[in-house]
Amino acid sequence: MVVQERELVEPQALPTDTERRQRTFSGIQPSGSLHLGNYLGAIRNWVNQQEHDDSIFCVVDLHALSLPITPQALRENILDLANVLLASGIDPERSVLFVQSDVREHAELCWLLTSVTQFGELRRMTQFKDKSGGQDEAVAAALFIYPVLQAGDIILYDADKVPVGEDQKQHIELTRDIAARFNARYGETFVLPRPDIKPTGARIMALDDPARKMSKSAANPGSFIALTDDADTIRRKIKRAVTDSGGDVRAGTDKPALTNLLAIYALCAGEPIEQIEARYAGRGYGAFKADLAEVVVGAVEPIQRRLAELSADPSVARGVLARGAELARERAATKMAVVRERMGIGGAG
Ligand code: AQP
Repeated sequence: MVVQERELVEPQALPTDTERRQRTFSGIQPSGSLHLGNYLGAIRNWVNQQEHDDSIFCVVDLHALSLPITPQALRENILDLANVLLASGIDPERSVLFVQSDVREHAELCWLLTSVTQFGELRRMTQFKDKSGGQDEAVAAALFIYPVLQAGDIILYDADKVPVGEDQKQHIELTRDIAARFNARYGETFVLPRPDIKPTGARIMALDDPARKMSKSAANPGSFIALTDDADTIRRKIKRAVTDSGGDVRAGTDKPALTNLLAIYALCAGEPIEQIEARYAGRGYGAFKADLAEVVVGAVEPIQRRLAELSADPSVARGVLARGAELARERAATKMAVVRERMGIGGAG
């Protein structure tokens, strides 16, 4: 899938340390069970990124408050998500992994940045339109402010790159606009980050409707593969996945369902799409889907095995999150001291 790049304003010269490694920041909401789209579009890239970048990954629990959720569910989801990230390969020796609300500077910076964000900019965010479902009188104001909190999460750590799925591209562009406006008003303070969106997997579509993205809040659980689905459930969901007319296994604009299934196969098997198309030429959807199910089962099985071990001992994740929060707090506090001084707030000097 080709991602159309909007013309981005290049970062102005910030007094950067040219020796410093590229810094990656990304966040994920503890708002329910993770699906294959989250894994293929985001988490998998985080795991690869940590090999070479200075990487910071965040369980964004404050974001999860933008839609109704009970305290108990949120508490459980935070730990579950941390375990999934560790099971997927996030290595606390190489990455900082922490929970957003453990670093108070995120909430503070969000408020400060609302003063350099335009109401109209937020109103144009398509995710707000999607998630408010046209009920903008009734939804929490947090859903509207969400992109500002996200912008703060990223620029607080001077991130250069934000690995995300395509649905987040508009938010990262807004982040750049907010950071640029702050820099213009108060002097060079923030790095302007760029979205890191991979050409394949950036938008995994729903199994029951290739026009919609795979989503954990979908009404039909058959539309997504949860990372915790057992092998038989995965097989059943893939068997029932919608296909396109005609029986040939190939990607193309006239084949949205097959394009999606082939992307899933390619990413899970680590094989180019053309090679998979060639192998299934003339064999029909049945054979392809049966093998796709086994490829997906094979990809999630090691994650599920590690997840079972981690879930049996919550002290492992808690320890990682405590250490991560300590490291993130240090960086955030240093940055916020500069921000406060530039904005002229505070009385104690
Ligand atoms: N279908 C998808 N394909 C590729 N990437 C995806 N992401 C989400 N859906 C897909 C990426 O996963 C990361 C974490 O997302 P999030 O926690 O912010 O959740 P979300 O974007 O709100 O999407 P979900 O998981 O489907 O939740 P709901 O149902 O609430 O919309 C992000 O990098 C996102 O791009």
